[in-house]
Amino acid sequence: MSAEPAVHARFEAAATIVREAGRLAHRRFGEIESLTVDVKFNGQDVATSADREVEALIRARVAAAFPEDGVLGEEEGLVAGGAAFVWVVDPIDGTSPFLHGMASWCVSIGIAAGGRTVAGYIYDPCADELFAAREGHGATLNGRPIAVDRAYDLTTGLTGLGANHKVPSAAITDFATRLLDSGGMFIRNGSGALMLAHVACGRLVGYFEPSINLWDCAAGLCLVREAGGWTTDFEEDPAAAVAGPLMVGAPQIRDALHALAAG
Ligand code: LIP
Repeated sequence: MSAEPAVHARFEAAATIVREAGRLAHRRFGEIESLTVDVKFNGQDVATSADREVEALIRARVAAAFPEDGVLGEEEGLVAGGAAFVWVVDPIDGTSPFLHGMASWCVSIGIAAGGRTVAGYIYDPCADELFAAREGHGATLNGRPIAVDRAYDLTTGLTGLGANHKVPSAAITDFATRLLDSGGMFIRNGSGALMLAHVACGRLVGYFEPSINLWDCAAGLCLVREAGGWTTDFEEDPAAAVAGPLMVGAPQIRDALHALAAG
């Protein structure tokens, strides 16, 4: 029996859940001074009480609507379900910009089945931009179809770069140096999910991160694929949930981006 109706039901429900989560996160964005902050990997990798509150809301809404589904969230990890579907959640992607009062953050919700993200939403409440994708049905921004850029190359377009302290700094600086030396330019906004959404709608020509988590990129992978872009292989099984390198982009820059990353 086709899984289409089950995917469709979850895709429809997730649209409401991601917006409600985004409204809550945006309220907390206005109350930063009241948040509690816990250090994770280091001082650049933290979780706020808003991250945990938003994830709890999403988990509650998923449990109410699809009690048999699993959820993998950045803050509470994997709660496996009995069904074929696992929701992959980053309640606030871009926690560092969020905590420092900058608008480059979002709520990211992916829906995985059979080890692949088959639908996803990335909601940017500050810009009120809702990116959505469902496998085989394309990608949209606020309901209008989107596609990766087809005109720019690495020397004329902007390339997103993910950076954190989970890899040696040379993994980031060497790539940035090669990109600059080739005539290109990078941007890092602190939210991998949001930069993947910007690739899907053609604002960025590509994205590279030496080590990104599944909850950061699950929804964005579905968005980029459905918007006509390519992605490097990434373990999307929520049960594995490993961090790893990721490249995505528009077709015309695939070889050049691989060459830059290879060094
Ligand atoms: C962030 C990612 C970003 C990565 C940061 C951080 P968070 O997610 O979106 O790509 O470079 O280190 O992990 O922690 O803000 O949800």
